[in-house]
Amino acid sequence: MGFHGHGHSMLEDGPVAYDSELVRRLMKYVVPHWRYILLASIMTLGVAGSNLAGPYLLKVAIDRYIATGNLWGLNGVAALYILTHLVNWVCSYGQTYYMSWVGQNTLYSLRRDLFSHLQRLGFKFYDSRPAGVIMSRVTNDVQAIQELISGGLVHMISDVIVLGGIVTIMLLMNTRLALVSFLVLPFLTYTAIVFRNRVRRAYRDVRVKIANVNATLQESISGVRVAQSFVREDLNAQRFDQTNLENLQANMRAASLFSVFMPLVDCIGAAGISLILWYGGRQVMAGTLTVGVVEAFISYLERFYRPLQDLGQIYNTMQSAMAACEKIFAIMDTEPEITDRPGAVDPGSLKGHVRFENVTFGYDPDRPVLHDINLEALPGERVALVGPTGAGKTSIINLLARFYDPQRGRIVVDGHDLRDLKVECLRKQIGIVLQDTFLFSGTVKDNIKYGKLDATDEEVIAAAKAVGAHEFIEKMPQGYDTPVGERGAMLSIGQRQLISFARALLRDPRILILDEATSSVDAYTEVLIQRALEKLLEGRTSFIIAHRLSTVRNADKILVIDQGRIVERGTHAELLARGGLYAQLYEMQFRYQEVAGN
Ligand code: DCP
Ligand code: MG
Repeated sequence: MGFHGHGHSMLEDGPVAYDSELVRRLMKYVVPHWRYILLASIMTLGVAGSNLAGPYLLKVAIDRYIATGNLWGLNGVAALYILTHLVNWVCSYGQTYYMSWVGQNTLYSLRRDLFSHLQRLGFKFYDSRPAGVIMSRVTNDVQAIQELISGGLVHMISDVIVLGGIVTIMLLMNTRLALVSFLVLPFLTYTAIVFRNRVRRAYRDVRVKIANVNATLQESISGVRVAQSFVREDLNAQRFDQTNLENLQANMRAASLFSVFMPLVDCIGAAGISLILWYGGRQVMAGTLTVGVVEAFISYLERFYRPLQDLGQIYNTMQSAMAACEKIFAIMDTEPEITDRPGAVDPGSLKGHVRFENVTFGYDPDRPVLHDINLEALPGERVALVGPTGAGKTSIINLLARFYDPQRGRIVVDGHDLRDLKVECLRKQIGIVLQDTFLFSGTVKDNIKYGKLDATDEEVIAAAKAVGAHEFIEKMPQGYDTPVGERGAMLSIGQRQLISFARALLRDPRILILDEATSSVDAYTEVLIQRALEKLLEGRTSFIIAHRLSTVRNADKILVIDQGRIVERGTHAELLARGGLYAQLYEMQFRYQEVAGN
């Protein structure tokens, strides 16, 4: 292990422990609590002072009163001794309480800001980052900063005061003995530094391993249905076992480091005390030193090690807090790509006249997935988008809902370029039912009301009735108040879809976007959904990515997309007559539906 550690120490260039720019930004969160910081600082002085007073009182008791047989004096010092510890108790409490208050409140407001910022960031941000990593910013990284504020900073101040105080008092009491006692300091410091570096690496390793355990766990839990259906349980268990084992090993390495170094530090401490005993004792015998001073020195030296070790820790704490700060502020600095430009307008309600003008777009600007798209939907028209997988259908509606902005060309709604409309105004009038229906944990009612919180129960029920969801909701154990489970796991796919229709209908949007699910449902539900859909689309401009023949056939316009271009457009009959890609798709995809009676 020794060699291993050494080999890396040259290369290791960990994050900085102090970055003035980051600290300045962090201060914005800390400074508002300055009153509590002030209180904690006063308490800190009390803690440090009472810590320093103890050994000195011992010296006074031994030299001044015990040596002279002054009982009254001894009583007084004994009382004072316990008093200093009471003061220490109260002040420690105050110090910890006030700094925890500051730390926790900083954590609270950092998390609040981070969360609301994350909510505003666009799809582009989330496209490139795993959810686990983002979650870790809001939980672990914020925690690291809180730890620095609650524990680290104040302790550092009191450690420095205590250390400085001890050194000064020792030097003042007896310079020579003090210098002799300090002989062990270089060894102690060296050990502390080596220890600190090793432990830091060991714990970094532990953190990486536990993150792996979490990631594996998370993936396995979300994918448990797939895993079981592919009988992957054993294989997954093996993989989990591996990461779990690595975590165990990393923890054992860290633990064994601790178990080696802690006693070593104690040993060096004992060497220091034996030096005082030996050198001081000789002076006592020679009559040049009092017993009380030797006792005080031993007592001071015993109080020396803990602050020293704590100070070794503070470096780590600061380092991880700085790293955390950097990551958190990097997120906060990420501007939402989709924002209101200055002078953006809110024309109130839209009619729903949509036009794409020469729109070119790529998730990566260098690789367009849509080329020169032109299309128009008049208010109330139903536009169906069909085409092979990966053609760019979802991308078109992503642009219409302004989840992304196109690189070239523009999208116009009622004569307004989308980028000139207030985002909120646009999104309020667009209803989206996505390919994979997302329900939130909560009740059926919560989910229907998701986009219109002030809807009354009557409105909710009316919407559910309109899409034909009322019947099955009524039959559920608690009706509209039945919890749907995480992501709606307690519902069938068809039910989830109907609820999402009700959700969209309640919102009453002018423009409706529907990324139809491919999943097949039973014939009865199919009819139910079909009817719901007709109801939903009534009187709205709609864009439908359709997999159901009936939806496509009833469309006013069908756009056939292939490789990011509109290759055909027209009505069902026109396109069939043309005998192009649509006719092919129809043969492959829709024909059997027709036979099946749809
Ligand atoms: N794409 C991408 N980054 C994303 C999403 C998609 O690079 N965040 C790519 C993958 C495809 C292309 O864009 O090559 C078009 O993807 P669409 O999702 O628009 O494709 P469709 O919706 O037409 O396909 P499907 O019918 O499978 O839903
Ligand atoms: Mg799609």
